[in-house]
Amino acid sequence: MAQLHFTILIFSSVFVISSSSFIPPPHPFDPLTETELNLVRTIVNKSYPIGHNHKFTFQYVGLNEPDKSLVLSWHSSPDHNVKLPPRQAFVIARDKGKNREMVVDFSTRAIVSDKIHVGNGNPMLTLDEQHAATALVLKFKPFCDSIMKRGLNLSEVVVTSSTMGWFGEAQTKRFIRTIPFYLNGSVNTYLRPIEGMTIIVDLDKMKVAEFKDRFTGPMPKPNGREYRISNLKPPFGPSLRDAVVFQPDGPGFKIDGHVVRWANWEFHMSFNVRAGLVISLASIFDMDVNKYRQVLYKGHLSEMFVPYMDPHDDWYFISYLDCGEFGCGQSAVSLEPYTDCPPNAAFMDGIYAGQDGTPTKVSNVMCIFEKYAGDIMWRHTESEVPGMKITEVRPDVSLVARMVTTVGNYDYIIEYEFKPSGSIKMGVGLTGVLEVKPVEYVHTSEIKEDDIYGTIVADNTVGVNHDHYVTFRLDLDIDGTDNSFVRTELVTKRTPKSVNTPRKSYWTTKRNTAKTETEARVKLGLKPEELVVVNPTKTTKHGNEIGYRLIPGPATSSLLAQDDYPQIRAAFTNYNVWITPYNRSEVWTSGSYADRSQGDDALAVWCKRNRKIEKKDIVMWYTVGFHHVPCQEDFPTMPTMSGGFELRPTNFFEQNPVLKAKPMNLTTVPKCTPKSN
Ligand SMILES: *[C@@H]1O[C@H](CO)[C@@H](O)[C@H](O)[C@H]1NC(C)=O
Ligand SMILES: *[C@@H]1O[C@H](CO)[C@@H](O)[C@H](O)[C@H]1NC(C)=O
Ligand SMILES: *[C@@H]1O[C@H](CO)[C@@H](O)[C@H](O)[C@H]1NC(C)=O
Ligand SMILES: *[C@@H]1O[C@H](CO)[C@@H](O)[C@H](O)[C@H]1NC(C)=O
Ligand SMILES: *[C@@H]1O[C@H](CO)[C@@H](O)[C@H](O)[C@H]1NC(C)=O
Ligand SMILES: [Cu+2]
Repeated sequence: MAQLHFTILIFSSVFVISSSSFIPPPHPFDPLTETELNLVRTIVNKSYPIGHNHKFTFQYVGLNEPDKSLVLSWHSSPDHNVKLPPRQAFVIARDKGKNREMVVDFSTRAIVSDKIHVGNGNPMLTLDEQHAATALVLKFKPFCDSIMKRGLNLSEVVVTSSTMGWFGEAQTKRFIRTIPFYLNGSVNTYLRPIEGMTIIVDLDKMKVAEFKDRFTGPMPKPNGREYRISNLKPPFGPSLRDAVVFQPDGPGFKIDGHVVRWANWEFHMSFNVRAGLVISLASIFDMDVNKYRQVLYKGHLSEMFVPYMDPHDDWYFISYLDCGEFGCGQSAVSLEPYTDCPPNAAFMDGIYAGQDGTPTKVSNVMCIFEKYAGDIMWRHTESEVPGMKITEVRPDVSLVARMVTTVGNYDYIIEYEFKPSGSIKMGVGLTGVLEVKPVEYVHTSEIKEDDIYGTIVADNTVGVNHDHYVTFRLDLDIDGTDNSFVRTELVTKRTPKSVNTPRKSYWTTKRNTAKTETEARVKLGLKPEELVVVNPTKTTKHGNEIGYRLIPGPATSSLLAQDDYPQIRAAFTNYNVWITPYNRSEVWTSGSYADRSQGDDALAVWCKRNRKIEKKDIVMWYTVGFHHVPCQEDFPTMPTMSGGFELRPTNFFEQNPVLKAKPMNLTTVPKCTPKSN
């Protein structure tokens, strides 16, 4: 176990393990297949005529997960010989203006549960209805007139869809706002908005519900918006051509259906239309006990909240809940070999149901690769032994599972990095294009207003201030499901008089086990504390509780007022960490129906029940936050800004689990020497 055979070479062949070349074993978390999605459509069509006048549309189709207890007994039984319940799909459909929830059973080929959902908010938007809405606007006479009035060429206009949020309205119909942009030869859509129009489309009726041409504003200059290397002009640089890593003997991991095995890790990798990449049943092999031990039952994106900070008409409503509104899986893109993922990556496809139920495939939507970035896993130089100088070093090789979801202008890189030491690092990278607004100014000295709500990043262009909050749902099972959340405060103490010492102070630990949801909410940065999920039923041989520690990223929490509508909907950003007892219907932190939601069926409200969480199956919700004051380097595309956090074993193993990791065989590693020029 944990053999780190990794070689670096400059050229070799590429590996692409297509998931289709394996016959996948039946795994309870395998994503719905093309056949299964087709079956959903056929079964549902027997009861509800699909596609007729868009009165019945699929808004969400995903796996209806079997009960956790069944999955766990299946997973832990030798040879997986526990019989699993029949596979089922969970469907949210829009049916004559209502939200219908159905469970479709594949073995009986029947709808086994069917009900109208009552409550605020709407399901995810489909790509088809967004395309239909924007196409409708481009043909809408008053809109075309307004484009002409501005002296613009309609053939160069692109209309995009934006959700409307919720601002206290009693009625929240399935309306969207559409925003026009002017390409005029450019391919950087989001950098040239045409401001001054309010264009609202009713998605259920599929017609323009409201149109207002409020004013004609300036337009950002088209210069400097190009980003394609083929269209950019010299000088070029710096060159990145040679910085590549290959593994001529192939990757060190194995993919069996959707199960990935590498070094001491084993996990299942899946795809969901709302979350994108899903990791489940991640466990790590413990050499001391000669078996795999559970760590993460399930981990995935739960939501991304992106509120903008310009309160005016063209902007105030922009407060996206990206996964719940647009689908972080639906928006995930095919990854480019060699650049999105290194040459030694393998890829997996993703598949989801379109609005009429037709399976839609996104090839290479997830990748997996061994990463060696020249870091040190552990080392020691011992110079105090007389007559000897000893150095032991192990290179830090890890396994990365990655996806990229491009929700409109932004590209989010989401990854899970598994380390042989037992750590899992969740990574979030932000790149893509800013959302900008046109201004008359090209220089800060011209600004007349008190606030332009952002930074002048190019001629007549302001990058508007905003935030990104990326929330992960992590159903941790630390060596079993009975877990507790322990907050160990580091407190300063005066040295007692009884100790004979010149020291006046020291710090020590003060342990508090969170008994309820309220006690477990964490705002980072307020006090020094260690946050550990422990299994109180198990201890190491030295009596320490077995656990996994949360190593948080930077402390970022929402700056909006508590009574501001976007904040009411995204109250999950009031804390960086929440712990809830496991409940299979609490998956989406913004609620199942996030579009135009009112925050009344979401994490912050569920937690008001203040349920007991001690020695229970618990779920951690962690939000990675970024406040983004745009700068000129973010234009015309933004170099990746990174954040994340780590889950790290803490008294989980009896000792350093990578002590005996085999280093690479230096006699077989080719040398790379710097070029002189
Ligand atoms: C639904 O059923 C109708 C009538 O049986 C059929 O004409 C239609 O093609 C079916 N649609 C789909 C999408 O299967
Ligand atoms: C408008 O744009 C289209 C497509 O780019 C182009 O073919 C056409 O010549 C333009 N019309 C005018 C009046 O510039
Ligand atoms: C559109 O492009 C044409 C041709 O490059 C240019 O003359 C015109 O000024 C542009 N219009 C706008 C509004 O940028
Ligand atoms: C699970 O959560 C939902 C939504 O918060 C709630 O309605 C339901 O009662 C919960 N179930 C249990 C068993 O606590
Ligand atoms: C390293 O590789 C060389 C050449 O293949 C082999 O002779 C040697 O036994 C290997 N050493 C170890 C420690 O595996
Ligand atoms: Cu940003």
